[in-house]
Amino acid sequence: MSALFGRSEPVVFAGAESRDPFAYRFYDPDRVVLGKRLEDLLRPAVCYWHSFGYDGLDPFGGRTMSLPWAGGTIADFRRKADAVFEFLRLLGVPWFTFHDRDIAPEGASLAEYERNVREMAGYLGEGMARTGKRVLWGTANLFYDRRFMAGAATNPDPDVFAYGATQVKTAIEVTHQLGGENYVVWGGREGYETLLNTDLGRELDQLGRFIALLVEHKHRIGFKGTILIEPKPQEPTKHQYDFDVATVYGFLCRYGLQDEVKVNIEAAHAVLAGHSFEHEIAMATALGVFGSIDINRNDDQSGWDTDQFPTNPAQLVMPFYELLRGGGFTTGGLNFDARIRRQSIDPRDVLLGHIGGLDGCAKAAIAAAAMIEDGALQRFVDERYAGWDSAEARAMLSGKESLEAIAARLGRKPVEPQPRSGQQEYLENLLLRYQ
Ligand code: XLS
Ligand code: CA
Ligand code: CA
Repeated sequence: MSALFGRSEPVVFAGAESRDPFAYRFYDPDRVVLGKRLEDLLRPAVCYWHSFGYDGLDPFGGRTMSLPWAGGTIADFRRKADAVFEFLRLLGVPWFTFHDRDIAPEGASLAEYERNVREMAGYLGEGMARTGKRVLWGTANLFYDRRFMAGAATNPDPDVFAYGATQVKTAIEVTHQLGGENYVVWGGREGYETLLNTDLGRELDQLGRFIALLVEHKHRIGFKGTILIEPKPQEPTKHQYDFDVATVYGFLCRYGLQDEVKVNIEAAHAVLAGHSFEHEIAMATALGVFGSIDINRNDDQSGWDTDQFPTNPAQLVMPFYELLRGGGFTTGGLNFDARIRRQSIDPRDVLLGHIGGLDGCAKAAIAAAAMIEDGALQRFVDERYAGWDSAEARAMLSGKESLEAIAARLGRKPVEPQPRSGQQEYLENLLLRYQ
């Protein structure tokens, strides 16, 4: 079994000076950061699809790796589940995430699919009881099969809507059965390629009802976890409806779901939407819908969602600052939605990817915690807005003063606002202190 990933010894923390590539240099799960064990602060998770499903396929060529559990039978999926638990043991990570299709064979019919998923959920449950590993979130894959090529919830064919709804019902039920902390919806095909064949308003209404059905079902079965929408602007669909955090929030408000659903923010998707990752986290926090994170990075030049491991702490310090400043995770966590490269065919490469990713995040989180504890950045921001602390200023926002009343104020007491420096250079230099 241990040969699956080329070693049998678990990865342990060895300190920043360590030269052992199979040791953590920054991720010490027991280190206390902002009053919590680092493991509890980061809540790291391994994803089923990239870590145990990627075999090197790209648009120009086939497999470069042969996965020992490849094949479509229940026995193969059991071997794959065993590999997941072995990997989590080696890495010392408590959480995992999955799609319905990742854990079980699809089968020849919807009924067979459902039987397979429930059978494999039982098998995973036994493994979890034996190992203490846990589900951060589950989801349904509504994008791979050709039946979903024009979307699931937003499909012009109501039978496809019903098919997707059945999968989502099964997936949330097994997520609940396995004690999952969240349920994710990513609408990779919920969007359109051309307006020439699309009724956009109708599709949005379909999506709104689809999410509402999921929320209703969550309450019906007593699932206490959080439902999360994962924004992404495009890829695979040209225009995806869940473009970014702000768009998702507007959608939730339109369909009355803003108190029921939060967001799962992926680093790579934030960049595809033309934002920074920290912007998306700060926006979600400000709107009260921050839920969880899919951590990875894009290649700086390619402009694709390349899902690489996040090994650059300098890029991660601001996202972690925004995450921790916003209060950190409740039900969410840090899901490594990242995969090894096509030429990484040594079975240890997937282990090394996660070690570097977790170390990069730990280093950034420790730096972000120092920024918070030091307080210099927050003091600057507080000071910048201090004018709003006066009762007179606050009255303008109270909803009781009209535009006329505000204009009359300045008439009574002539004011000439004095612009002040935003001091971005000073602040950027300050940031260097912590990195
Ligand atoms: C694809 C998404 C997907 C979701 C789960 O780009 O990241 O993997 O996280 O369906
Ligand atoms: Ca993702
Ligand atoms: Ca992605």
